[in-house]
Amino acid sequence: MQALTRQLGDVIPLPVSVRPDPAANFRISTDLSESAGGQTDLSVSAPAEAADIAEQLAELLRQATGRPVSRTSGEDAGEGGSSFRILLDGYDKNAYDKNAYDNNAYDKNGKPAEAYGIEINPESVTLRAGSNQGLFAALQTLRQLLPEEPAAEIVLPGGRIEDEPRFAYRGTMLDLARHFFGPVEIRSFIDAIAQLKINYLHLHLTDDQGWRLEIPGRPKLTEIGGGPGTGVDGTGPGFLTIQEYADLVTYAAARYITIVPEIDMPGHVNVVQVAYPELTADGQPVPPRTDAEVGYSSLVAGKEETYAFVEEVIRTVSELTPGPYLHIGGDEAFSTPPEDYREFLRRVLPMAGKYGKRAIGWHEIAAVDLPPTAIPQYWRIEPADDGVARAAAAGHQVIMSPADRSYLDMKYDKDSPLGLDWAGVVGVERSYDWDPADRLPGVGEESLLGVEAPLWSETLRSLADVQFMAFPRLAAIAEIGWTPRADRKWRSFRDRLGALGPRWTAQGINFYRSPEIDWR
Ligand code: TNX
Repeated sequence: MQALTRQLGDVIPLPVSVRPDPAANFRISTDLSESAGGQTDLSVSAPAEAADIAEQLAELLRQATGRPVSRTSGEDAGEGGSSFRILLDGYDKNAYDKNAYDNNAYDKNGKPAEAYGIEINPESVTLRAGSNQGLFAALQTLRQLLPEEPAAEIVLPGGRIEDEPRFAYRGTMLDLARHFFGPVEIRSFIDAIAQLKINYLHLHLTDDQGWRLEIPGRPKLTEIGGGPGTGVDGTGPGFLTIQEYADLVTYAAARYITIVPEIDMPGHVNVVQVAYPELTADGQPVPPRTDAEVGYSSLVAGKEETYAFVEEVIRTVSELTPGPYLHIGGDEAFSTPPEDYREFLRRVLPMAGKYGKRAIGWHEIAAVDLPPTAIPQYWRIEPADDGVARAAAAGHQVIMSPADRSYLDMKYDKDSPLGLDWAGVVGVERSYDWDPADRLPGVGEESLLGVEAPLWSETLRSLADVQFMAFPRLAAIAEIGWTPRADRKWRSFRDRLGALGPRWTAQGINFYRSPEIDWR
């Protein structure tokens, strides 16, 4: 019998506080035979409000141990000889329900909703948090302390972890427009990113080459924009029905991930103008395009039809999206004259607020006067940006996604079979060894809502391709978003990442075995 022991801090993202107590290891014998004797049954106790988390924990333990796991709940939760305990402490159901789709919530103790503690001693393992969000985060930590395959004996390392995120927003993005990925693929991606405590999934739903979300009042958007021959090189057709989108929002929310839908405008709209020629400047149809050029299409700022269209889309998407954010694009509007760009955003940005959302836009939107709640997302490679600095000085929160560090579609090195290289090649160390708080002058820690790693899909064709580009680099961005800056060290990350490889392999994730990492 071999005991598989993880070190208590062998987790990505690295927790804030790790205090190992090697004398306090918790042992699980997975031998069910009579002769093994004396092995206590595995049980999970939890208050009724944490029943979902308790079931997830029980399932995790069943898979890791092959043993049956019983559950107790209600009054006796947390008492007696239960081996795994879940405690909600400072839980406020009203605040939680209100914030179920908003990870910026704080619990009664003033802790971020995602804060949690884990205590492991010879008698029991306790997960404690002020909300289910925190318990879910604790569960992701515990998962990495368990072996990735069922083992004869499992030893959980004794001690305590206390943990909470650095930033409220830790995101990634899938580009469904350049190549469509369906509900099964998106769910698989959600399962993988949740384990890294990523809590926002931005869906780039529209672009020149495709429109991927059904809008009932404008059926041609998806009949044409989601039909055969759409996507880059015409190889990525498909779209999400209203029901599929709603189901994805629910699936993500069950993993404490909030969907951020993006409708890109006023540029990146060729397919809109194919479907609805009345939205072009002269009302004449335009041909569909499947090349990867950018910046040639634009909605028309001077036409009222434009705003009727945009409002209908924003209303529909807002109604379908319980999360607080709506991304309105705004990037690379090279064929929109600056005064038209300003006029367009002056009309469109308030529509997000009208339908109850905070607008996010690529940082080009910072060139205009923004509504107070609007959030620029920095995506370029330049070392400074006046517009974003001005927005930060005016109190706007900013999301950091510099392409030369966080773009998951950049090649790892010059030989990468997939990806682009306009922002350079981005190896794993490069994606880890930077900090969002000193990326742009005038945009410090207090201005940051968080960090996001976008994955554009011009060169991608399958879920395996998505996984190859996202992993391992998304683990680097996840740690940047969660772990205190002073605690992050490349060598430590590199070692912990090496240990994560077998887990990804066991889960069938096609990660890139970067030569920078000593994969176990
Ligand atoms: C720039 S990033 C774009 C996208 C491309 C991406 C490819 C941004 C806001 N716009 O249209 O897909 O580069 O890396």
